[in-house]
Amino acid sequence: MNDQPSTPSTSPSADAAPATDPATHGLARRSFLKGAAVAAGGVVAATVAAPALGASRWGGAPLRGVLPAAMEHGTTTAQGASPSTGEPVPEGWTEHDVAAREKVRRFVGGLAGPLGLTEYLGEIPADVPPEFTKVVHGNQPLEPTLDGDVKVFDLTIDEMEWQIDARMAPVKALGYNGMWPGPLLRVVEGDRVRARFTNNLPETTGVHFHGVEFEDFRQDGIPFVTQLPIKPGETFTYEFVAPNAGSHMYHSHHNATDQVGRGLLGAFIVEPKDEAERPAAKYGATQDIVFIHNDSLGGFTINGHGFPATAPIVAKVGETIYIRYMNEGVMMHPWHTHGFRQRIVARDGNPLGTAEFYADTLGVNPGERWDAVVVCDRPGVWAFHCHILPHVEGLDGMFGMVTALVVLPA
Ligand SMILES: [Cu+2]
Repeated sequence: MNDQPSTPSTSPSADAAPATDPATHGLARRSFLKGAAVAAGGVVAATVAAPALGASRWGGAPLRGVLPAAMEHGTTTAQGASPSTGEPVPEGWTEHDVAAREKVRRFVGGLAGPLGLTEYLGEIPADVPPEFTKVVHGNQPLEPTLDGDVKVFDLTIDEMEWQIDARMAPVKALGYNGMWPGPLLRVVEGDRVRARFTNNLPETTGVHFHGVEFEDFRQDGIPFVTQLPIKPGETFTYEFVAPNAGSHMYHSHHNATDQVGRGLLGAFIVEPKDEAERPAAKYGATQDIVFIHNDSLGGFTINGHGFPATAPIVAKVGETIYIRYMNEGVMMHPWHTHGFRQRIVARDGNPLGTAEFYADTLGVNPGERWDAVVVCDRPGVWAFHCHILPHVEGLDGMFGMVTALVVLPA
């Protein structure tokens, strides 16, 4: 039914936990950055066996009937072992509390000590890796090759097994270059782009660059409107000059409820030609974070994973981060930052200029992209999640569209 008891992990160890420093709430920067770098680099092997949990349990589906009676009815169980962990249920807690704690324990792993969370989570050995280091991460930058001044991107379209969470059975997903989200494609306004997609699926597809104001509508990627569908085994080439800067996307536009829902999506970022207009120069951003969410296969996901396997955003006090929200799902998700306001600076790639505004909860509709700037001026482990509650928290704790903004002492 629920999470299995913690088992010793076979994944690489995190740093040994430094001593907690009360002055900084125990936030030790080095080891957490190391862990986060693993996610950013995406070179994480999914080595942990994934048994038991059925995919249908994931993603806010009704939990009644699949949980033990103690959880369904909120029974206070002062005695006996928790089905979640095999550990005793502390007095005054129910199985819900044990399960909810276990989710957070998995999220932070051996970083509980350095982050100053052992008071709430108990001691966790320093070599227990956080859950996000146990899964493969998509969104890896793909460097183009050059053909004269043309930036050439070669991508494949593949069936793949994808682990939303290391403990869940892999889902039968689709991916560009075998990842979800597909590779991050980044060009500059005015670049000539050639994107070649080889279809390795047993079905046809088409690739739409979403948000791009094409000169030639035949580059728009819509089977039977702008092209014939790309057959199995075929390679199709899109070629265009990137006309408008902004946070754009690419995704299937054929059998799309299924194909995009299963992972055929990625970020296409067109940087402004004027460097002064880019996030680093314009806002002093030291991190540029792509935050694509989806809500079909695999449940409610951020960059292809659900809590506790979502990668945290890690910054240092004084850092300014730039977040590009992209909704590839079928419903709106309101993204809520605890502790920090977001300065909303662009919508669908269009700078808001004098219409910039502040919010701590930002609704992002399907197809929309919103760019936000967050000034991380205080340390802490800050929750960061969609605020539709059935997308984030259930009878067995937090799941789905939840991560954390971890701000480390400078
Ligand atoms: Cu949501």
